[in-house]
Amino acid sequence: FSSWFPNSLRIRVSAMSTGAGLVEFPLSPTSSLKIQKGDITQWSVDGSSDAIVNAANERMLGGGGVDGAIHRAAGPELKEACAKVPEVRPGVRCPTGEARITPGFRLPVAHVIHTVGPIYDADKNPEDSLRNAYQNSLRLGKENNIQYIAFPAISCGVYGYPYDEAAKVAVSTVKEFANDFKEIHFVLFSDDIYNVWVEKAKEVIGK
Ligand code: AR6
Repeated sequence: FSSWFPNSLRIRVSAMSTGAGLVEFPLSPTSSLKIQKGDITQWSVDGSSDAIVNAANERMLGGGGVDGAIHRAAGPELKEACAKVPEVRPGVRCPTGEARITPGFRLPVAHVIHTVGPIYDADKNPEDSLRNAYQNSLRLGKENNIQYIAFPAISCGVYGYPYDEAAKVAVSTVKEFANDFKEIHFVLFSDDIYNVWVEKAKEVIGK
C-alpha cells in the first residue's frame, strides 16, 4: 500500500480521466497523450489532419487483425493504393521498422500510416524494430502535417510482443514527439492491453 499510494496520488494530478476507458496525459502545454479502448477504424478527430497507424506486414496488401479491419473499413481503394507503393525487394513494400502513407479512403481519417512491427520471436532486436516502427510512423506523420495520430498496439497480436515490454517502447517513444502533434492516441482493442498501457504511461509520463 505504501508504495501504491504516493504513485496514485501523483497520477491524479498529472493524468485526467475523461470518461470510461479514456485517460489523458499532458505531454507539453500544447499536446497530450490519450489512451482509450476501442476500434481504431472508427477513430478520427477532424478528418483532415489526422491519421491512424496500421500494424501491417512487409507485403502491405492487407492481412488479419487490425490490418484486416482497416482494409475492410477503408474499402478496396486502400489495397489499390498499397499495391502502388514500390517494392524495395520482391514482396517487400515496407521493411520491418519502416512506414508508408496512403489516404484513408472510406475511413473517417485523412491518412493511414502503415508500419511493420517485429515478429517478436524472429527478430534479432525486437525492441529496436518496434521503436523504429513508432518513430518512423511519427516522422512520416510530422512530414505530412498530421496533428492527430492514433496507434494500435503494434506487434501485440499475431506478432507476439509481450504487452508490458511493448507498452514501454510505445509510450517512451511517443513522448519524444510531444512537440510535433496536438494529440497522440493509443486506441486499444482489449481490456488487458489497455490496462497495461495506462499503467506504463503513469510510470513513464506521470513522473
Ligand atoms: N482497433 C484497434 N486494435 C485492434 C483492432 C481494431 N479494430 N483489431 C485488432 N486490434 P495484430 P501485429 C489489436 O495481430 O501483432 C496482420 O495479419 C489486436 O487486438 O493486428 O502487429 C498483419 O497483416 C492487437 O492488440 O498486429 C500482419 O501480418 C493489436 O491490434 C500481422 O497481423 C495488433 O495485433 C501484424 O501483427
